[in-house]
Amino acid sequence: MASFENKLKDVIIKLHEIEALKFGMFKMKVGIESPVYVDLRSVISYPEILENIADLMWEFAALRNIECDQLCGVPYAALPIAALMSSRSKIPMVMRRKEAKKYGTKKLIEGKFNPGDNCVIVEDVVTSGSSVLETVVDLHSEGLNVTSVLVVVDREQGGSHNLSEKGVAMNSLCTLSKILQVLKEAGQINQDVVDSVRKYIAASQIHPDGTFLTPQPRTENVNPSRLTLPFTARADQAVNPVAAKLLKVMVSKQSNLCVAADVTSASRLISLAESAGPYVCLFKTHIDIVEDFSPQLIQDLLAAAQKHNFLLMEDRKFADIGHTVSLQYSQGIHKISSWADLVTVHPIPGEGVITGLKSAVTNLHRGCFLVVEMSSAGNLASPNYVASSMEISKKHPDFVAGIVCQTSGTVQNPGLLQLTPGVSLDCQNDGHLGQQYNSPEDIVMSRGADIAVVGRGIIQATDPAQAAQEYRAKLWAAYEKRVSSVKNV
Ligand code: 5IU
Repeated sequence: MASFENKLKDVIIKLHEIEALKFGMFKMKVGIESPVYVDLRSVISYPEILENIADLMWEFAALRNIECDQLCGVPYAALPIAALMSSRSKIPMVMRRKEAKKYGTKKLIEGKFNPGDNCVIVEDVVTSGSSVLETVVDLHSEGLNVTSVLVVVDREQGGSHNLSEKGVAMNSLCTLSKILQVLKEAGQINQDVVDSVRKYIAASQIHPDGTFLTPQPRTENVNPSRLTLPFTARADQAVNPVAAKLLKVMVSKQSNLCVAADVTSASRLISLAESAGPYVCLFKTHIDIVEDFSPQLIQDLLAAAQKHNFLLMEDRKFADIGHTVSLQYSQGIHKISSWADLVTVHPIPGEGVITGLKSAVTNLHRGCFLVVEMSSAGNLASPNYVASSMEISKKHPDFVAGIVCQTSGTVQNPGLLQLTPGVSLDCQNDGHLGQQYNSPEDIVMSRGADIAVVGRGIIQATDPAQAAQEYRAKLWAAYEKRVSSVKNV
């Protein structure tokens, strides 16, 4: 079966073929000229493409764990898409009228619903997000909760920011940048088109009231995004000192590979640190699964880290009140804060989990990765949870080195690292245990990982050193491709 990524590429190419995506010069609703036009209304004439879009949107919603009681299509182009998604998922649908009826019931929203129902808006294209915000207002006035919007194409002109300011998380199937990348790779558009669309996006960020947030055209170099800026430049933007150090290690070793050392004996742990060590930037432990743990193991791990120039991350996933995590971090037999450069943290307890950890490590160069999304099937990270977690991370830039997540839009700040587990060259999942895998290329290019976490792909290989080399090469090549594909435009 074709992968999600391939199906998406296919749909983008078909949309271009049927001229739902056009390049030239077009007058936009907000009064500016655009070198690209996206109009999905004509898709109803191509039922197969329509069906493919709805299927992809549904698959995408499942990947992001988006659950709701109602789907709401925004007229017109998104209505058939929402209807097909509703038919497939059996989630009922409501519809916002373009204008309230002049006679009979003055309904704004058609369809049956209960006050308090959670509703996800389905939209075809978002520019500033103003149409979606109008829909949100009407749905709210009828008592529906709206927490997220699913969009086929994000024109990257401020919609995501404008919506998140109003508490609505935007999840887009693809961005204009993605469309440019796919069509360029498929030979459908040339570099000049890519250049002009990129310039246009950078220079035309729009506020929902129609005013421009960026009146002066920006050049690519002024404010490149996390995904396009090379690691070297990002090291200067990292506030947490461990993030800066890690970025420098990544550059010097040309490695964005983290090995997940899920082994249960001290000798295997050290042997893995020795064999995979030369090829990784980060060595991730679950120290509590080592059956013969002793303080000597920590000395040996630190020696290996120094010898092979990698950092240590204890994947402890702290998730308790501040006072308790400060003890878990610094006390007990493992004394994690004394040796782990980095730890993982669930933001579920709220900000106190970070203040608690910070209180245990004054004067030490330490940092954490906040776990805001997981790779496992059925995990409970909702778009709201992701958005609130990112707000927490912003309050502690001195301690938060990065974010553990699965999707490329989650981390915007180039000073933060995105760490993403669930990577394998051979498997798609691990059966009933729930892990879901992506290829090294997809994890870096589509899912936006800066560092990829590989466990069993390396530790269960007959030759872990060789497997680590192979993953390192593939992941680094994907990073270089990601940076250069955007740097050249
Ligand atoms: N891990 C995940 N998914 C997550 C988080 C952590 O797999 O969402 I947060 C950890 C678990 C394990 C490693 O230590 O990453 C992945 O190992 P495998 O590559 O063997 O599946």
